[in-house]
Amino acid sequence: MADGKLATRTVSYVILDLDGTLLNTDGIVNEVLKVFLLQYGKKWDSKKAHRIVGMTPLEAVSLVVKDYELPCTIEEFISAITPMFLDQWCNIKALAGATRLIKHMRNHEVPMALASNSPKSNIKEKISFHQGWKESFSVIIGGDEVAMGKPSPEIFVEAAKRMNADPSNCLVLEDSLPGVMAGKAAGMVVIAVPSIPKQGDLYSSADEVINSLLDLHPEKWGLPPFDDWIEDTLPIEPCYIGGPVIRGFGRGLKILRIPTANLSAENFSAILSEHNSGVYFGWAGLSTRGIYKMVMSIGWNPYFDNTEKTIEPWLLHDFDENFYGEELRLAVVGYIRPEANFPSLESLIARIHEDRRIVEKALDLPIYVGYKESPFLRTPCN
Ligand code: RBF
Ligand code: MG
Repeated sequence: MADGKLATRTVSYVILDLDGTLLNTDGIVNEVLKVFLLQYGKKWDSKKAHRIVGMTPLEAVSLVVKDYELPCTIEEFISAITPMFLDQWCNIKALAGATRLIKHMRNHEVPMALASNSPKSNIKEKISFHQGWKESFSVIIGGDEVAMGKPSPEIFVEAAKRMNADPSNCLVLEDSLPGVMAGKAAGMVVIAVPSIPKQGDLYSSADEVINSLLDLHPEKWGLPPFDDWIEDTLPIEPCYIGGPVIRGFGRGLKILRIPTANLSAENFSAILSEHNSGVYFGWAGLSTRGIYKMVMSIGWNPYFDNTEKTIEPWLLHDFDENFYGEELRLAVVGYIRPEANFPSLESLIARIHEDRRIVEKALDLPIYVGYKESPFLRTPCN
């Protein structure tokens, strides 16, 4: 990974991919294909979904027809799922940091283009549900406006042309491998925000690989820096989740002496797919005990290389017993950093304690303290 590499180039234009970069389209794609395949008695395997990430719709459909040996033509497939997708566009959520990024660039008058392999009419429809997006792009270009989609550089070259920009002066943000290849072939600076977990190495041709749009530092590439970080924390749109505390890997207390009150990832798959992995914080409510400061990690714990994405909140209070099964409520209000790997257990532990110090202090700031009173934290379970 080229992470941390010093910027050798500066840019003045930004070109954004849509699906998987700004929008959490994968959830909807999974849902539609699951329903569609059931009609043929087949079961959609969401673990194989990454195979179609970044493809044009035609390529994706061809692959699914072949993979699942469907007794229909590609045309029949497309005409059957098109209306299903149209019904779902309104349900696609913005990915964490997408609206923040768009607003920031717009406020600083950095020209932005949207370049997506999907047809322009779909792009327009999808972004219409997100306030302030459409007006922020000086160019919107769809896969139907070029001869070849990504990984061909054509769509990015054309986007630059329409902005009157030199390709070398453009920064591309992309979640998919075909997209990264297209951007590099176009001669642009490319930052990858992989939507496929734990595959950072695949993206080695990118100039930088980041985990989430929240980790973007535009000043590295000569663009205006974000100014919304407060005392090492980034306020996010609050997110409320809750459920019974489950047993985790059993490492928290024994190995780290950091007992986390884990939540079942299964119940929160929607939340998990909107929130990239990382260290977040907020307030935690335990129905029978009280409200506590909380810092948590979402992700695969790179140090332990887990295969499952987990939610592991650490309640910043000394409890004298554990409370598996109790109803835990969280108001997640801020972000600190991406999950990282560490050279030793000691350095992982030290970093988590540093997170704790940051959070203990930050949660008393006016911007965060009010959420302690969120009624959600005190709602009894049903
Ligand atoms: N695990 C990692 O591998 N890398 C991290 O950067 C990381 N950060 C964490 C930050 C906080 C605040 C907490 C509570 C946990 C973090 N963990 C991280 C997860 C930790 O490894 C996990 O809780 C234990 O493995 C117990 O399952
Ligand atoms: Mg994409």
